[in-house]
Amino acid sequence: MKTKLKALLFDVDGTLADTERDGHRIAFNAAFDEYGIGWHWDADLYGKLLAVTGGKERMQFYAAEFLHNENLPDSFEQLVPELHAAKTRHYTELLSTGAIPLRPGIERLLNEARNENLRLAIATTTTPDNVTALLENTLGSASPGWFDVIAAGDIVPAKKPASDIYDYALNEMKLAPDECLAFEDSHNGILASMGAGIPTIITVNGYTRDHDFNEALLVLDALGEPDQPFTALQGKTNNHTYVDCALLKLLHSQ
Ligand code: XBP
Ligand code: MG
Repeated sequence: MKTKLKALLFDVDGTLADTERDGHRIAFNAAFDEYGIGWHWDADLYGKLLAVTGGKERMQFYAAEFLHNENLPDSFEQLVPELHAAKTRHYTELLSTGAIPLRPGIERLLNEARNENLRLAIATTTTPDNVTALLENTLGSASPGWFDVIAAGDIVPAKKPASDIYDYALNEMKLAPDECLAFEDSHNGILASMGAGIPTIITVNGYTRDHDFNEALLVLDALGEPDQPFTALQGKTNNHTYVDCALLKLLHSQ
């Protein structure tokens, strides 16, 4: 017999909100300006840099793959954590202005899941402060407490596509992967969630629309709302037009 659906695990960047192009990227550039290092990541270049998750790792990837580690700022390796701390400060300041809204259907689904006693968790590569800032500025100051575990950033040594962050969240919640569903937006994300054995629903965004989501339970353009139906790109939607707990339970039981 199939196990009961007990928990929903959410990625943050690209899934809860479109944070990358107009959030993280802007904050990286502000940090680069603050330190006068002459780097600027435009929206296209940033899409390529998303191949690597984690802000510190992304800066190192850029230096190695795009600059061939030439003409780097002095003491670059030591500077990376400092630049990253500045970037986090710029990012959380930006979020505090309400610059980045949640994606359609996120708030509705979180509320519905809480009413139905489904447990919630976060599994992300981003810095914990960034998660709290997004949740508090969009859902109110109590909202981080809605999640049993906020698994984020350097809490595990290997970031996505490694499954470590999902393994960590499952372990903290004492749940088996087949008691959960994960929500992701990227190829690295689904490698991590499916690597932990969790069936995964994808909502794509501008940066991830063409990624390989072969293994996904469902691929959508968004979770949708009653008056704003999703478009299904892959998988069976059973005549539903937006993602609610009834659809999730049905998908989980199949
Ligand atoms: C998110 C990321 C993060 C952010 C930057 O990946 O790649 O690295 O871009 O966050 P995912 P930090 O959505 O797959 O978890 O700078 O705080 O590391
Ligand atoms: Mg993501």
